[in-house]
Order: sequence, then C-alpha cells, then structure tokens
Amino acid sequence: MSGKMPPGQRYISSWPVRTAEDAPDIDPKDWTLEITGLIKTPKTLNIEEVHAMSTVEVEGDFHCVESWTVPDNRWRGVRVRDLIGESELQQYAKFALFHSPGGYSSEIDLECLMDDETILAWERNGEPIPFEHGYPLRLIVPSRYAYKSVKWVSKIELVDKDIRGYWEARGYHPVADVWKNERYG
Ligand SMILES: Nc1nc2c(c(=O)[nH]1)N[C@H]1C(S)=C(S)[C@@H](COP(=O)(O)O)O[C@H]1N2
Ligand SMILES: [Mo]
Repeated sequence: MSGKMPPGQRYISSWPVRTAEDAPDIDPKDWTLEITGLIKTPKTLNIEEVHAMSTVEVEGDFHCVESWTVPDNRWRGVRVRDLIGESELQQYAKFALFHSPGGYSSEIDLECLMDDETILAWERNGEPIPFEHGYPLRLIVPSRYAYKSVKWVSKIELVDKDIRGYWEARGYHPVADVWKNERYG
C-alpha cells in the first residue's frame, strides 16, 4: 500500500474484473500494436517486439472510480514514451486514444502520455497479467482512475483534440486525476 489514499477510495483484497465490451478473440501470440495518427512514422509492432523492449517497474495502487482500490501492484512493462518516441510526435498531436479490439477506448493528454509512470504492462508482481485483466498489453496510469488503464491495447492513435473514450463519453471525467477527485466530467 502506498500509505496515502486519494479522497473517497477504500482498499479491497480482491482484484475485480471490469470489462464493458466482449473480450478479444485473438491469441495473445498473434497480438499486434498499431501506433497511428499524428506521428511521423505510423507503425505496427508485433507482441514479441514489444515484450522484447527494455522494461521498467511502476508501483502503485489501482483506483477504480467506483471507489475500490487494489493495493500492492508492481507492474512491469514498457514506457509509452519509449514506445512512441517523443520526436515522432507531430506538432498538432495533443491527445492519445488507446483502443481495444472490442471497441473500448480512453484518452490521455500528451503530458500524461510522456510521463515516466505511464506504461503498457504485461506483468504484475512478477507474474503475467491474467488475460481477463488485459494480457498481453494493458495501459497503466497510476495517477488516474482505472478506466484510463485500457486492457488489451491494440491501437494508440495520436489526435489533435480531446476525443472522448468509452466512459468519458458516458459522463466520466476526461482527465480522471485521482488526487483531485475528478470522477464526473
Ligand atoms: N478494454 C477495456 N479496458 C478497460 C475496461 C474495459 O471495460 N475494457 N474497463 C476499465 C475500468 S472501468 C476499470 S476499473 C479497469 C479494471 O481493470 P481490471 O478488470 O483489470 O480490474 O479496466 C479499465 N480498462
Ligand atoms: Mo472502473
């Protein structure tokens, strides 16, 4: 546990599954990640290429906007900044949308995208993340409510304005900073 809790949250001992769409019917071995939109060299990586990149560990509580918090998470994955490359961003890129194959999406601003702690993860506490929790690639953004942490990321799209993701379009806050209690937008 981090020792500090954002307003309105409480710890739980389980790790619930929250999935709004159909889970993807793709073998994780055949996974690809497309990086597209306002970047200089759009590209598609296969999962081995992503999993072979140099990784970092990010520790943090996992805060769902429904007020439950999963403590004690040590995530391992690749920094989104390293994956995209800051110099690849085009001038008008202001937000990134993360998509799953089933149609779930969520957006973050560029500053958050380039943050040290914004990673695409595939391990938690030394174990592969279970499929229902987003293996082989899930976003982790510890300072934002968990609806930003898109599971099964298959596409990152750089865009010039805030295009609302799945929950953001349904009334949740587009920034979702847990320390500012940004739940509804
Ligand atoms: N693809 C996808 N990612 C998603 C969601 C979803 O419905 N689909 N739900 C979000 C929400 S609201 C939460 S609380 C967390 C839950 O992650 P978990 O199922 O691993 O606990 O995933 C987020 N990422
Ligand atoms: Mo959530």
